[in-house]
Order: sequence, then C-alpha cells, then structure tokens
Amino acid sequence: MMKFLVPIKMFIAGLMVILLGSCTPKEPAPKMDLSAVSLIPQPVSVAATGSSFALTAETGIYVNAEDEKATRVGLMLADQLRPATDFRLLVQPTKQAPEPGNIYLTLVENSELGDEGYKLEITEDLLTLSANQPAGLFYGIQTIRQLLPANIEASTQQEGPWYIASGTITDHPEYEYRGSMLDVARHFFSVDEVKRHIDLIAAYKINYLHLHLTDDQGWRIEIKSWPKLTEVGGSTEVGGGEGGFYTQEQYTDLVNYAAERFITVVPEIDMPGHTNAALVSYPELNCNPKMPKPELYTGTEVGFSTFCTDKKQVYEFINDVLVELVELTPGPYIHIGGDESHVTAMKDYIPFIEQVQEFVVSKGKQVIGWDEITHAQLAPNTVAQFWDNAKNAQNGVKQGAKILMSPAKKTYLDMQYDSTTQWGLHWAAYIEVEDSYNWEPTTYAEGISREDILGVEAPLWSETVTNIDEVEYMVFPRLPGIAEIAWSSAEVRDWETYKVRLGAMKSRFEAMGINYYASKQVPWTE
Ligand code: TNX
Repeated sequence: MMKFLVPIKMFIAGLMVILLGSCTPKEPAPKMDLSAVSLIPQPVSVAATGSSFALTAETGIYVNAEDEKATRVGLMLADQLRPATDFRLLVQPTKQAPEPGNIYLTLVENSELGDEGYKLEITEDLLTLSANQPAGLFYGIQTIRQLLPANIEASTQQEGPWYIASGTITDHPEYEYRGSMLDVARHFFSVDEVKRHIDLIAAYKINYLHLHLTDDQGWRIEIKSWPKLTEVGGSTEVGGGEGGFYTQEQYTDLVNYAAERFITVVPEIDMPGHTNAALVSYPELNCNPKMPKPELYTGTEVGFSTFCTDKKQVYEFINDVLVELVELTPGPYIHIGGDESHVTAMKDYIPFIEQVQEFVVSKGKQVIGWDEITHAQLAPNTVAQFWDNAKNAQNGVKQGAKILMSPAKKTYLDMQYDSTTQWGLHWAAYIEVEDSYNWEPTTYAEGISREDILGVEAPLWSETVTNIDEVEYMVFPRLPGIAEIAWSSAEVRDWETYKVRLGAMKSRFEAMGINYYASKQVPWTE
C-alpha cells in the first residue's frame, strides 16, 4: 500500500499545479477608482466601477472601421504608448469585439457623441473606445493617456505595471472651435518647434492652430509670385535675430502634421496694418507720408504701418497672396488680421476690409478677423475674434457674425503671470492661472451669448519669447485651462476642483519635458 501512496499524492499535487497554473495566468485586477483620476479637460460624465484593465505586452489594438483615419488613430495610440512601455502593440482590423486583454477601437452611430465625442468603456477584460468619427477616437486616446500613470509620457522605458481604472466615460466638446495661436512673426519658430507645440495642444483636445504668419517684423510664409516677401521681409525678427520663413513645402508639412492630430491650421495674413515687413519688401505697396521709406523693423511698437488702401496694385498683390495661401489651406478659414490699423483712416479701412473679405469668400473660404473688422459690412460666415473691444464684438453679433472669444485679459498667454515673470507683457493684465481659468465665455461681455460664440482661442504673441521653452513657460499651465473652457460645459467646471486636477498634472508635465510655470495658486502633487 505505502508503495502506491506517495506516487498518487505526487500525481494529485502535480495535477493541482497544472490546473492552478492554467486558470491563474494573471494577477487579479487591482481595485481603482476612475472618478478619482485627474482629467483635463473634464469629461461630460465619468462613472467608476472600481476595478481596472491591464495594459500588457500582449495587449493588441483592434480597429473596427473601414476607415483609413481610424486605423491611423490606432497606430498613433500604439506609437504613443511605446517609448514608456516598450510594448510593440499590434494594430489589426476586426469586425467584432476582440478577446479579453485587448483594446477595441470602433466607429459606431451614437447621436449623443456628435462629430468629436467619444465613449470609453473600461472593464477588467476590455478597453472599448467608440466614436462616430475618427476625431472622436483621437480625443478618446488623449483621455486614455491621462488615465495611465504619468510616466506613460516619458520618452524612455519606464517600470509598469500599466493599469487603467474601470468604468465608463462619455464625452463631447462644448465648442466646435478650440484654438491656440502662435505668433511666428515677431520671433520665428522652426517647423520642429511648431510640431512640438502641435503635439502638446493636441493632448488637450485643441482642434485649431492659428498661425500669425506676418507682421511688421517678419513675413514667414513663402509666396512664390512675390519672392521678396520672405527674402527681405523674412530676414529678421524682434531683437534683430535672423528670422526665417516656411517654404510652401514646409508649411504643407506642418498643415498635414496638424491634420493627423485633428488640428486645422488657420493662416493669418495681418492687414492693412502690421504690414511693415511686406512694405520693406515691396515699397510700392506703401504710401504712408509719415514713413516714406520703410525699413526692416526689429522693435515691438504696433500700429505704425499700413498698406496703401487706394492703390490698385495693393489689391493685385493681396489677391496673388490669397490665391497661393488658399491653395495651401485645406481648412475653412483665412484670417485677415485687421487689428490696430492706427494709421489707416476709417474711411479707407472699411472698404479695404470689405474688398479683402470678398477675395476670401470668392475663393471659397470664410474670413476670421480681429474685432475691429466689425466696422465693415461682414459677409454671412465671417467670424470676429474678440480680443479687446466688447463694442466691436457686439457690433459683430448685430451683423449675425459668430464670435471667437480671445479676451486679452483672460486668454492672452503672452501676458505675465505677475510682475516677476521673466517673459511677457502686461498691457492687458497680469494673468495668473486662476484668472485665465475662472471666467465664462457666455457671460464675459454683455450681448454675446452662447449661440453667438464659435469657440475660444488663446493667442501667444511672441515679442518677448524667443524659443519653444519660453513659449511653453507662458502656455503651461494656462492653456490646459483654456482648453477646458472650450471643451467642457460650464456645469462641470469649477476652479476649486480644477486646481487639484491641474496640480496632479505635475509629473505628467515633467515626463513630457514641459517647461511650465509652477504657480503658487496650484496644489502641485507628485
Ligand atoms: C496686441 S491682439 C496685438 C498684437 C500684439 C499683442 C501683444 C492684437 C490683435 N494685436 O499685435 O502682439 O497685443 O500682447
């Protein structure tokens, strides 16, 4: 008897090992609280279920969509997660939900979500991201990034594990236009610097990048029919540096890079003022008796230059520029500036704006202009960008124009945080983090209500910032707050809870290598 007992015991023990081994291949999912995760912008709704999904080396990304853009979003997710995890997540097409352990991206029909919304359903088994359009999938991915530990943003391999709290997030934007503006005229920023900016704003679901391409100090976009604009007009910048410009090929590269991140570029040619760089390049466009011989300008004064508004050649020039610019612009808008034309008489300014507006409209695009353009008769789809003068914006509303909200006192990211900030100006205000967050577009100015507002944009003028590190110091952490104003409804926005969510972004900003302003108003946490 004894002879058999030991082998039988050993046999049973062996069987147990095999059985246990096969049914517990993974650790139990840790309990996590989705509603406690800090997200910016705050989604429409977050419902936690108290468990988690594990991202592992075996996770696959399955895309259920016969759509090239949706597949590209899947590939972007794999690329995004790779440096920190070192996982080579496979992206594959599918017709149904995959096996447990995988990520499932699917295009659906869900009227609640609109063109840019998404839904995330996270269980222990599956992470499902659904949207009506690829843009929604892209925004869902930005949320997934914030649901992962902060070091997911690192550019080198990090220690896991990589868990995502379980539950459901339903989300869609409040405003259709959520913008960032970069002034590449006062100081020029390279293609790579602008791409870096695009990467950062995309993470906060910004969908328009307005490029201020021309000003007194520089002309930054190649126009083949008027080559001196960049040869001469692009040759310097504020402070006398070498300036620079984008060739049309480089510009197209930027436009495409932005488009892959669901960002539409809005090019601005500022006129009739802010045109010194063009006037130096082609003095025949000038007839200002106070400045008979324009010279390259590297200072920071505004309002001294103007096109010669009653000269036929000026309109031929503008038309040529617009023909080329429209060709480079897949998006719906051309920004014509129109601000601070202090040396253009109003009787000349109004017909000038109307003529340029007609050029743009005849080329199938919509005009955006700074709020002064509302002195003119606006075309039905023209947008007025409110920066300074509420009366101008109200005048736009009376004409039926949509308003893009960029009040300088709240959204101007070139304003100093306080009097000690190394970079920036303060003519509009000192803008601390709370100031830039704690305002409401629909009540900011009398006579401008929800239905008049197209969206919100934060401009970064570059008189005082010379490189992308300095840009980032002004942009962060104010831009995430502006992005939340544009994306999240007023009901889910509140400074007291926002500042805690923002504080939790510290290690994320650091992993992203962002040079941010560590405001004392924010309870920064590790
Ligand atoms: C006003 S805002 C300007 C810009 C300056 C900016 C500096 C606007 C439409 N015009 O030309 O760069 O202030 O804050």
